[in-house]
This record gives sequence, structure tokens and C-alpha cells, in this order.
Amino acid sequence: MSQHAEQRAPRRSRLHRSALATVAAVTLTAGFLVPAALAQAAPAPAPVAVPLAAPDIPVANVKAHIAQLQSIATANGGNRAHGRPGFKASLDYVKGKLDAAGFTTTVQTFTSSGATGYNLIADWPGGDTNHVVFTGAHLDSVTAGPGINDNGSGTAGVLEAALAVSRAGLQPTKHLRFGWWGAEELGMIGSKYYVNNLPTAERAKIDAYMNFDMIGSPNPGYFVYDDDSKLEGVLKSYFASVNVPTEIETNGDGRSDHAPFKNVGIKVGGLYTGGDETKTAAQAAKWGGTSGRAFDACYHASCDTSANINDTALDRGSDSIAYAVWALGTEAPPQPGTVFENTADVQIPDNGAAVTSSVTVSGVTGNAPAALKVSVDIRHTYRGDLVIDLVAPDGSAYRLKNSSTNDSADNVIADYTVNASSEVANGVWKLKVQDIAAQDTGYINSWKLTF
Ligand code: DTR
Ligand code: ZN
Ligand code: ZN
Ligand code: CA
Repeated sequence: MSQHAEQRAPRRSRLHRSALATVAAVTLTAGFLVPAALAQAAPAPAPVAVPLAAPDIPVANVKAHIAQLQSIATANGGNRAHGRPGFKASLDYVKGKLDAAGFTTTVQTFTSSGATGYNLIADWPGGDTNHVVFTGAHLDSVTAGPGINDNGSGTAGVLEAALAVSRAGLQPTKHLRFGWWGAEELGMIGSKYYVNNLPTAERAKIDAYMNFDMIGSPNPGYFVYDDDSKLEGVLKSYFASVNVPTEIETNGDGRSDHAPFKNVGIKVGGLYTGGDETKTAAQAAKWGGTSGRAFDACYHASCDTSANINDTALDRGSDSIAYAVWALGTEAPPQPGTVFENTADVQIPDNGAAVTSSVTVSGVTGNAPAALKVSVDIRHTYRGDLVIDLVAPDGSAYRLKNSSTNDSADNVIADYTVNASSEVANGVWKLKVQDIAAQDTGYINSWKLTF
């Protein structure tokens, strides 16, 4: 049993505004923010970014989860390691909380070192499943001890942020997914297994993976991953909002569960409060604590117990998780309808080489849409002669139209839809047109891309 009664409602004293969102009118109703667009029928020309306040995560709740993980270790030979009963008991604890809060949970099984391992995945129903914001932590400990800072802290912080999503009844624009990985301590086995078994199309839908491995170090520092500047910026703006300096995480590149995601091209970010590295005098000056001593002197040791936690670090780390989930998950969807057009005529040689017409796309964040609209206006006296491709900035070609010997109509004036979600949006796109049969001729009149 939990020693503390869980705080049901987040305290409202400190509200963090989404760093990403631009300002729009909001209405305060019964403790949570409702977009003005939903509250009344306003004549909104395009969807607006709505700032939603991230909750202040009650650190007592996070500590209650940590106490449970410590009890589980104590009852199971002192650890929560892969293949040991304490691991599965930890998973059952986290899963039970998520199931009760309305998450859709999935347990993924794998084998490593002759033992069955498990990943726990929790989806919050709703949001745009083509844009997934994924937050994760490893659930296993080493065999030497209960693994409370490493990584009961990240486990509990991510769990409590997920439960806060449920308490808020959050209706994010993006789809929220949370993951607790098995066998990280054996070399990120669980997260590698998850990513390897995720189809390419599903990988492309993950906008961000945020990793939390060790967020309550007893002599803490605040190290933010710099793998992706936007995701780095989200966590930095949380820490700026509470006036806590951060440093770039340099000691762990590739050393935790973000690595398998990053290796397949998914944007990653995360927080780390330090392990067995020594805190310098300069770091102690800015963060407090003890210089010349490890951030976590009990790293991978039997003393990594529930006493091996700095509550302030744990509180900040947990709040930063909620801040990132809210900021990234409630981000406005990309403004649809930005048009890039080329109206210059390009003659198409009869039965000759392909010609191209270029359009330069700029100012679009991330990848092209899954439904990229390609509008083509080609004037021609026998459209069956024409083969048309859209060529992405990286050179990949998408066939829009094949030739045909019996399509004798004039002109190609048509809209095509291309799944270009694996292509970076910005850059030079080309319409490539070839006339493959003698006699009839024509020209590209204009074409455009709608992002
Ligand atoms: N992967 C951790 C330890 C670790 C070391 N450096 C970093 C940097 C960022 C996150 C984690 C770590 C472990 O589980 O032992
Ligand atoms: Zn760890
Ligand atoms: Zn570890
Ligand atoms: Ca021709």
C-alpha cells in the first residue's frame, strides 16, 4: 500500500505555459483550460495554436510509486532486474495504474540471455495517430540493487505524468504514447526490440521520443540531450521557467533507450541528472550539492535505494516530463494550405527526354504531409503520351501518372495525392514529365504543391 494518499488534483500554484504554443484566447473552466475555438463558434480562418498549461506534478505521488518499486525489490531478492521476479512485479504495478486511468496498455514479450523480457506500452486514446509523441523510461534495474534512481525515478516520473494526462482529461492534438522498457541494463534490449519490430510506416509517425533515465540523482545536475534542437529547447524552456540552469548531456550519447529510436531517424530528447561522473566545482556552484563527488555515488550499486533520491531533482524532472508532454502533445497541427507554385511554361519535347519544373519549399517544419496535394496543369494534344513523376528534394520519385496508348484526351489538369511523409518538406521539389510517343506535343503550364 502507498504510504501517502495520492494527491488527486494537481496544485495550481505553478502553471507552465507551453513554450511552443503561440498565444490565443483561452477560457478557464473548472480548473482546466479550454480552447476558445471549442468554447464558442468563432470565425477562425485556420486552426490556431492553443497554449495549455502543464500541471505541476505532485512529487509525493512520484515518491509513492518509488516506494512501491523499492518494496517490490525488497520482496524479490533486492532487485528488479531483467529475468528476475522483481522486474515483472514492477511491470504489473505500472500497468495496473495505467489501466485504471484509462490507458490502452500492451505488453510486448522478447527473449534475452535465456530469459523472457517485457516492454510495457501505454496509449492515451485520441489525438492524431499520424503524429505520435512518445515518452519513455527503462523499467529494469541492474542485479546489484533495487535500481531506484536508475531507473525507478524515470519510471515513476513518466508514470505520474501519464496519470496527470488522465486526471486532466487531456485531449491532445497529437497521439500520446508512453513506454517502459525491459533489459535496458543489458544493452537497451527491450527498446531495440520495440523499434526493430515497428514497421517503417509506424516509425514515420513518431514525431518525438523523449527519454527519462535517472532523474532524481542525489547530488544532481540537469543534463538535457541535444540530439534535436526543438526537443532540447522544450526541456530547456521548462528549466528556464523555474530558473534552473542546464547543461548539454555529453556523457551518455547512445547510452540509453533513445538510441534505438535515434538510429532509425526518429527525433529524440531527454533529461539525465547524472550518474557516476564527478560533479565539478563549477557545477556545484550553479546547482548546489557536493563538488568532487559523483552525481550518483550509488550508481548500479546496492545502495541505489529509495534513500538515493534528491526530491527537488525528482520534482523538477517529473514536472519537466509533464511540460514536454503538454508542449509537444498539444502543439497545433501544421497549418494546412501553404501553396508553393511554379507558373513558368516548360516545353515537353516530342518523344524525347524528360523535362522538369522546380518548386522550392521553405519554412515548413519537419516532413511533408502524408496527403501532399500535387496539382498539375499540363497542356498537351494527347495526354496518353505523358509519364509524370513528383521528385522529392532527396531525389526519390513518386509516380503520378503512367503513359497509355488509349488515353487520347487533351491535357493533364489534375490533383494527385502523394504520401510524402517520409520526405523532409523543405528543399527543391520537381515535377518530371516525359513524352514517350511521337506526334502530339505540349508543355507544363503550371504546377503546385499544397502543404
Ligand atoms: N543508461 C544509464 C546510464 C547513463 C549513463 N549516461 C547516461 C546519459 C543519459 C541517460 C542515461 C545515462 C543506465 O541505465 O545505466
Ligand atoms: Zn538507466
Ligand atoms: Zn543503469
Ligand atoms: Ca508525343
